[in-house]
Amino acid sequence: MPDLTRFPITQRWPAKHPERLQLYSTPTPNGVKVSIMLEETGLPYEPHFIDIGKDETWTDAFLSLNPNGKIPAILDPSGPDGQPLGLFESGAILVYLAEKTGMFLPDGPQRYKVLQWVFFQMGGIGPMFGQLGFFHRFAGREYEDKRPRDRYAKESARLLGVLEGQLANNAFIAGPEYTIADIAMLGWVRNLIGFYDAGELVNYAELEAVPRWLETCLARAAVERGLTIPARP
Ligand SMILES: N[C@@H](CCC(=O)N[C@@H](CS)C(=O)NCC(=O)O)C(=O)O
Repeated sequence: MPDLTRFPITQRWPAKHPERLQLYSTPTPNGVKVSIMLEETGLPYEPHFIDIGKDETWTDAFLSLNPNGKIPAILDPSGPDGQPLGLFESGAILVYLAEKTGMFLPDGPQRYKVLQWVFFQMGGIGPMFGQLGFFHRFAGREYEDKRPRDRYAKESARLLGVLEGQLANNAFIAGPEYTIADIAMLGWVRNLIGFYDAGELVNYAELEAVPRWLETCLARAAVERGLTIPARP
């Protein structure tokens, strides 16, 4: 049985099943990447709900695993060398889980195409859609000056256009197969037009391929489950 007690995070969020991968998360667009991936792969895991509304990522226990104070983070009792491995940053976690299971990240040239789109999500879609969410849906909506909102709306619409072009000729983001690039992207697009209610600002109704792709992804049973994990206690 692996001993996880030397990881301070397990003192605040104890592992009932220390032999399983421990997930510390919240069902936000970054968080669900990992829960969806875990549901898709069938790896046994134990989810812990981290309440970002109560600043739980800024506690010493959480910061001991992720000094950047953000969900998601994982603690795998069986890392590549047989020792426990802690990881943060959703993109790195997706690559790690794909390599651990041999799923959703093909070998050969296609591997780099998938990684290219994962990085596109991490560096573009996530930060831009997130800022648009802030200025349109959250505290930033009260700001009188609408220029920041309009800047992020314009950039988000442009990024969606890039996705539309790619998906016009491909069933999934990186080609004919569903991969970690789709898992990385889908929660963000879903949130943009759902929770953030920014569909009109980014002219979502004018797109064809992106809505078709999103619907296909959301119809997957593992995606449906992953979108609600970890459940709020
Ligand atoms: N680049 C990071 C971003 C993670 C991130 O922004 N997480 C947000 C939720 S989606 C968070 O933990 N926010 C809590 C806070 O900043 O207090 C990743 O992809 O893992």
